[in-house]
Amino acid sequence: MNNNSNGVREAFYQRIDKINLFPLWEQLHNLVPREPAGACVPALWRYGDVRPYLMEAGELISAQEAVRRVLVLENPALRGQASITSSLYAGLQLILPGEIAPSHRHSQSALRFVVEGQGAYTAVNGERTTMSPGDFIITPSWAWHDHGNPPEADGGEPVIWLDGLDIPLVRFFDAGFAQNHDVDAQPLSRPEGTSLARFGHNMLPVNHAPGSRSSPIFNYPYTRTREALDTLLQHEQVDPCDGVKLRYVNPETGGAPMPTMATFMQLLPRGFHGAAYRSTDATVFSVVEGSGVAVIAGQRLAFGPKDTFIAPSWSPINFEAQEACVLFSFSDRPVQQAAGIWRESRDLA
Ligand code: 1HN
Repeated sequence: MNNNSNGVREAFYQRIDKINLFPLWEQLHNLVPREPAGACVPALWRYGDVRPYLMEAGELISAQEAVRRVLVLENPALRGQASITSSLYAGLQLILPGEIAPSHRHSQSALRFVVEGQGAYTAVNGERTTMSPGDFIITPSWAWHDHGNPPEADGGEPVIWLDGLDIPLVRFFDAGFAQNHDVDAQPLSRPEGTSLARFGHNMLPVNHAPGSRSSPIFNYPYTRTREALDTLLQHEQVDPCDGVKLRYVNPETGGAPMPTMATFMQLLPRGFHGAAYRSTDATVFSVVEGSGVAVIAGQRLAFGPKDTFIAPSWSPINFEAQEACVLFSFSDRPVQQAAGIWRESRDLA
């Protein structure tokens, strides 16, 4: 039987709809598209556009009252979902001299990428780290964390960083928990620098047993990253798509610093005109140095220092660098790789 006369099928669909059923055959191709067809679109936030609003927020509410004083960067096609890509959240956070953002912990993993200002700290699991522009800092799932900007003799300065969290992913799994600490600033159990000394020199304490799924290093300082990229630019071949690109690692595993987010830093030499590539992990970029253009799905996004932009899943992207550019980026690549679904294509010519 193959009868669709007189709306027989439509009537059938309406009858089964009443008990929450629908016919797969009407939706099959949307459910299993030939290639990624997400809603996420390319977008760029100019730092010069966002910063004045962030400073205005600094007058409207204290870090203490806000808990986290953040303006969330929402993908224009995902408004209302606190999502910069379908799986990731990003926002710009401000902490003024003299302020504390009180200690809490949650299932969501977080990364901070410092954009502006000196002198603030983040405390993670009993240790503080002072933040400088370009530093990449992690707060692993369920780790206590608080931030502060101690007032200096000269008054200090506002400190601003990009937050990246796996909020949409954890929401998808309905697996999120959160807790406030009893005190605003968590008690410290180790002097600053302990984690980097133990884990940040291509060595591990001799009897070290891995304690969590995340990296035991929680600040990857920019000075070292920058130096490595510079050295490699002088002596290595530049990749046609990436320039010189390094990924951050968890020294215990060689994998990404956190189970849900991979992070990268790349240097595009002056005059670089990159080849296009695409990958299934939608990627958030934060510009550290330099101006250029990211061509994403045919759109030309002109970027400058401290801007944030995103490349959606499977959208072709290539870079043009007017001057030497340094780009930090992050994505959900480790989740896709764990599921065996990550794909990349680097010969789009
Ligand atoms: C959070 O804990 C921080 O610790 C930043 O700085 C942004 C967004 C949603 C939920 C928790 C932080 C956040 C967040």
